[in-house]
Order: sequence, then structure tokens, then C-alpha cells
Amino acid sequence: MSPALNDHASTLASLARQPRLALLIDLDGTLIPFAPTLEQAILTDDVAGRLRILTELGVQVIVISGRPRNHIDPLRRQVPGAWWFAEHASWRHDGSAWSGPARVNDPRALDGIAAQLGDLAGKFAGARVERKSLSCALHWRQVPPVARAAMTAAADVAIEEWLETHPDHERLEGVEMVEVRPRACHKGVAVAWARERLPDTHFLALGDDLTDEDMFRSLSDRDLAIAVGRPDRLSHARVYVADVPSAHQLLDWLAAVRGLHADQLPPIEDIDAGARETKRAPFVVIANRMPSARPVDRQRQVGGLVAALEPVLEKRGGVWLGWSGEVAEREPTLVVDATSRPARACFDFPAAWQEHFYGGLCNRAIWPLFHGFPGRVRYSDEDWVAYVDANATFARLAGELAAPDATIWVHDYQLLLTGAAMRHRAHTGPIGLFLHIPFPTAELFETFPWAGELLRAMLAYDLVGFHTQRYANNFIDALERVLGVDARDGTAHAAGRATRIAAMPIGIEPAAFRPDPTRPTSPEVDGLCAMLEDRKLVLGVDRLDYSKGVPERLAAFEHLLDRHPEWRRRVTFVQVSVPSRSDVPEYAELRQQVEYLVGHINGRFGDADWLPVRYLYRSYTHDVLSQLYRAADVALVTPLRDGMNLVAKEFVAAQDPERPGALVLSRFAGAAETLRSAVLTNPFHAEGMADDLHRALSMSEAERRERHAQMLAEVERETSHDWADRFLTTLRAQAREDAAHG
Ligand code: ADQ
Repeated sequence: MSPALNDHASTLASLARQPRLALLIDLDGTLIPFAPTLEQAILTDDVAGRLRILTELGVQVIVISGRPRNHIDPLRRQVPGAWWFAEHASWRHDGSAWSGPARVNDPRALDGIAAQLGDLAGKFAGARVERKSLSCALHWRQVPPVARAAMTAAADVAIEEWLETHPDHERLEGVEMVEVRPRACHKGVAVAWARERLPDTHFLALGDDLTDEDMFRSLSDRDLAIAVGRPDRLSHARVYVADVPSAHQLLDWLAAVRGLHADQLPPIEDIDAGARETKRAPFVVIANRMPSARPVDRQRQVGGLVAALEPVLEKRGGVWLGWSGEVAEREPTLVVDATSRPARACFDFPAAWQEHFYGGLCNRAIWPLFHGFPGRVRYSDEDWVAYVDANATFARLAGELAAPDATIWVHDYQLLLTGAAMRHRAHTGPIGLFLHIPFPTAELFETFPWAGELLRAMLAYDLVGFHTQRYANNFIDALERVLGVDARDGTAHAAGRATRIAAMPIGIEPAAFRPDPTRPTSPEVDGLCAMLEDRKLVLGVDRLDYSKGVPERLAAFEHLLDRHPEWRRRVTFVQVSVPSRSDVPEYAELRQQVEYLVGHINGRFGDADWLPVRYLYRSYTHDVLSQLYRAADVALVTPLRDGMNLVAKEFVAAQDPERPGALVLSRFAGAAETLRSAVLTNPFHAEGMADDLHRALSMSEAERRERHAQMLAEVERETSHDWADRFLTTLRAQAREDAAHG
């Protein structure tokens, strides 16, 4: 038995003897084995008897199920002393009556997705839609395996699309089912409610699927979560029992211990066994966000950071460390999934970080300042404290994961202090930072109240990489002005360490964006092309962020229709915006502003059969995105400021070299440094941008071909894999050199 498992076994033994103990237990997959239909999945009297005995022995039994209330009612009579939760934590029954959720969502909100999933279920024999009072689930246990992939892919698309306009709901993967439910109704709510009523009580929680993770993550350090079945996900449980019969055995053991009989503890296994192997990882990538383990999302990520780093992580046995995307009220602890590719380790943020670290210093201070929008910057001491704290925590957790001499690659503006915090913890291996956003001019940077602290911390890295030489030079200027450190030769020497400063533009994997001729065109792209008739398509694709200049782009399009009326009815502008940071008020305002402008232009110029602007607020898979890029006559990539901008490169890669579209590219995107054959434009000058768009629309095919060939050569010259190799080679060389001189 490993030492860790011994710890868990003794925690369980002492928990079992606590005078005040509550058992939080899931129903299906935990107490009741899965059966082909819900009707066959019954709570036998034998199992109910075990729960009754526990209640008689002073354990407060709390059953937390995803089932609707009418399924729970007959079961309640089998275990009279228990409390019951239905539909996760939407409804609760404490022995007297059902009470509803504190915040009731309008159940009709689900009608749209329920209808879509219903249609889908109608096409796949065995699929079943379950409509509950506040949520809606699609089950495919009975769908033949050959048809499942097609059905789940279609369900994924429908749900993703629906969620984009219903941010107060979320999707939840279950065992052979997926559910859409209000974010506020999860099993963690049941734990909080029980904790209020049961002060000084220890909690033992058992559950088998993802919905139970909300219950597990809400436990405190003195409670224990036990998974039923080895989780194939990142789990907050540290131990598991093999299956439902083992869970029953565990209940018998608990009753025996509390009844003061000796009994055999059933085998409990350590989930962390895999994680411990990863703990001494030789290579760790640290980024705020995690790559997704879900296939649909991963398809979206192809070509980005994950695609670039995945092979390196795999080759070197590395781990990706990041934020889980969840918030929890407890000390951040690592959850490791050593089986995913790449191996992933993540943790939940404390609630205060959401506001002060992520929403605060990162997105209200550094993001606008580094993009050159000082008017949008808000500084707050509390935000800075949270930033320091978050960076120190990332460093602590990376230290738990990495060997002391491991190579650490830190990404982006959220983690500028992490390298210094790791050095503080005596990390001896190479640590590099790549900044994905611009670095501002020294004059602007100096307005940052903690400019000195930030720069000093950045010099703890062996290598700091930027997209362009201009950003690297800005950084060098800032070192000179703020710290008096001379790094004009590309290396800064400070505090006995040398930091290499280099420009290393990120690329894409061009092959991933060439439309696959063997695959059918997506119905959505087909529909769009049919709607265009013989009009030209101007395309914009961005995350919805003020730095991307979407309102300015719309203004330019309006000028085009004003100044060049010959384009009216001959061109359609399709703007695709991926929802981004929609919980930050500025972003919600931006969305409204864009929607207003779209309505304004369409109202001014549109007629019964021509809509000048189509605005799609959603994300697409890369396959569909590539088809859209290829269908476009002109891409308008006009950020006000952008570190690099991958959309420009993806558009170039997706073109048919014989009949390519034209690229109108902002001079203020990092990509403009290499894509010199684009039509370069100034996004701050709407009329000028309208003229540049006119030029691109009017360009001859020969000129488009020539420009495209030059740009494609650039895109193919430096791919994302080359970029990752180059960064890591430079980092290792720098660390070796530093060690030789140190
Ligand atoms: P971002 O600001 O996110 O990245 P960008 O480089 O354009 O900007 O990358 C956006 C990615 O999202 C692209 O890969 C694109 O395909 C994808 N995307 C955009 N719209 C989409 C949609 N509707 N559906 C699906 N996918 C969509 C930051 C910096 C950039 C820098 C990158 C990488 O701000 O300047 O280029 O990191 O370093």
C-alpha cells in the first residue's frame, strides 16, 4: 500500500467513527447499477436496508440524485430518515415536503434546446430525451455503438450553439448521456445547504460521475470524497472503490464500524497513483487556461497553442498546468489527469481571484495597457495583491508537479511573476516565458504602478519571448528606463542571472486549415454560399474583444457602401464573433454596440433580398472555419492592436492558391510584420479602411495570386511546431550558458 493510500484509509477509518457524520450519496451508478432503462434501475430493499441501518446508527444519509422528483418519491418511503435531493440540487426533501430552488429559472428557457435534442433523438433509434423541471438530458445508452459518434457530434454542436446565447446554463457530461441545466443547480449547492443544517459534522461523499464532482469539490479538508469506479476525468476524489457492489460493501463496513463490530474495509484504491508518476515531470507548461479533453473543443484548438505544444509535451513526458475554469472556496489543490494527452493538471480558483486576478489585474489592467488602451485601464491595490497571490500559487503547484530541474514554459500576461516565484522556491531548471500579447512602449508601461516589481520578476526567466522585434525592443527600453538595466544586445543581466530577450513569432499548422476535399461542405457554409448568390463575401472572424476593432470595421464597411455605392447589393459582410469574457461588463457593452451597428447598417442599406451584414455570435469547428475562410473573397482582419493574430495566417493557409481571396490586415497586428503582401490598413481611420477594402474587392486574380503566394510562403516558413522547437532550444541553450557562467 502506498503512503498516500495509507493516509486516505486512516482518514476514512477516523471519519467513520465521528459522532456527527453525514453520508452524501449519489443514486445511479453509485447505489444502483446502471440498467438499460430507468424503470429497470431500482433501489433494492437490500440496499435501502443498508441506508436505514446507517440512519439508525446516527449517520445523516443525504441522497443527491439527478433524477426528477417523481422518481425519488417511491424511494423516500424506503429510507424514512434520509434527506433527498432531486435534479441534482434543484429540489430537496428533508422528510416533510419538497422545496424548490432558491432562484427559479424560467423552465421555458429550455424549450429551444429540448426541441432540438428531441428532433435528434427522433433520428437515432434508442436515443431518449428526458425533460426535467429545470433541465433537459439526452440519453444514448440504447443507441447502437456505430451510430453514437454521429449522434453525440450533432448534439455537441446543437448544445454549444444554444449555450452561447444562454450563459446561465451549462452542459454536463454523464455516463452515456449529456444534460443541459442551470449553472446554479448543481450538487455543490446540496453540500452547502447540508453544511448549514449540520454544523460540526464530517461529510463522506460517494458518487460516480461528473455531476458528483460539484459535490466533491464543495467538501472541506476534513471530509472525504470516494469515487465509485476509477474516474476517467480530472477528479476531486482522491480514492475510489471499484464498482457499485464495492460501494455497498463500504456501507456495510461503515455500519459495522459504527455498530462497533470489527469488519473488513473493502479495497479502496488510490486515484493519485498515476498523478504521483507525473509529479516529477521533466517538462511543465503553465498557462492560465487548460486544453480541453473534449473532442469537439480539441478540434477547435487545432492550430493553436495546444497543437504546437502537444507533441513536445508527449515527447518529453510533460504536463500542462492551468486553471480548471471553476471557482471553489478552498485552498487550491492540484487535480491531475495523467491519462489524457497532453497530461493535464488543474486547480479551481478561489472566488476572489475571479474578480481581482482574472477580471481585475489581468483583464482590467494588463490587457488594456499592453494593447495600448490606457483609457480603459483600472488599477487597484487589491487586484495587484490577488495577482501576486495567484502567481505564487501557480508556482507552488508547478513545484509539486515538476522535478526541481525540470524545464518550465510559462505562457502569457496572467503569469508574469510565476518564474520569479518558482526561483523563490529554489527551482533550478530552465524557466521561459512567452508573451502572447504586445509589450507596450516604455512611456505607457511606466504608468503601471508596479512596473519595477513586474520587470524585476520577469528577469527571473532565462528567456522572455515576444511575437515581434518591436515588442522585444519596447521591453528592452522599459528595462532601461525603469530598472536602469542595459539589454540592448538582447540579454539582460541582473541579480546574478542573464535573461535572453528574443522575437519568436508564433505560427499555425497550415495543413490543419486546408479544407479537406474528401469531406462534405458543412450545411451551414453551403447555406451561406446559397444566400450570397453571386455576391462577394467579406469575412471577419475574431474573439469578441475591443482590441479586435469590430465596431471600427463595421464603420469602415458602412463607409464603403457610402463612398463606393457600386458595391451595394454586390457584397455581404459576414462577421463571426466568438463569445469572450461575457461576464465582464465592458464585453457585454461591446456586444450591444456591435449588434446596434449591424442593425443600423442593415436598416440603412438592406432591402427585402439583401442583408449587407450578417453577424454570427458563435464559434465554429476548425473544419467549418476553414471552409468559411476559403469561401471568402476578402478577409477583414483589422485589430486595433494584436500580439500576432492567427486568423490572418489561417485565412492564408485555407485559400485555393489558384483562386485565392485577398487579405486586408491591420498594420497593428504582429502578423503584419511578416504578411507584407496583405493590403495593410489603419483600423483607426474608417474611411481609409473603406478604400483599402474597395481595393481588395477590386483586385485582379493575378495580383491576388501573387500576393497570396508570398504570404503562404511566410505562413509555411514558420509553423507552430517550429516556433515551439525554437523557443525550447533557445531556452535550453540560455540556461546552459547561464549555468556555465554562474
Ligand atoms: P487571441 O486574442 O485569441 O490570441 P488570435 O491569434 O486571432 O487571437 O487567435 C484566435 C483563435 O481563435 C484562432 O485560432 C481562430 O481560429 C479562433 N477563432 C476565432 N473565431 C472563431 C470562431 N468563431 N470559431 C472558432 N474559432 C475561432 C492571443 C493573442 C494573439 C496571438 C495568439 C497566439 O491576442 O495576438 O496571435 O494569442 O499567440
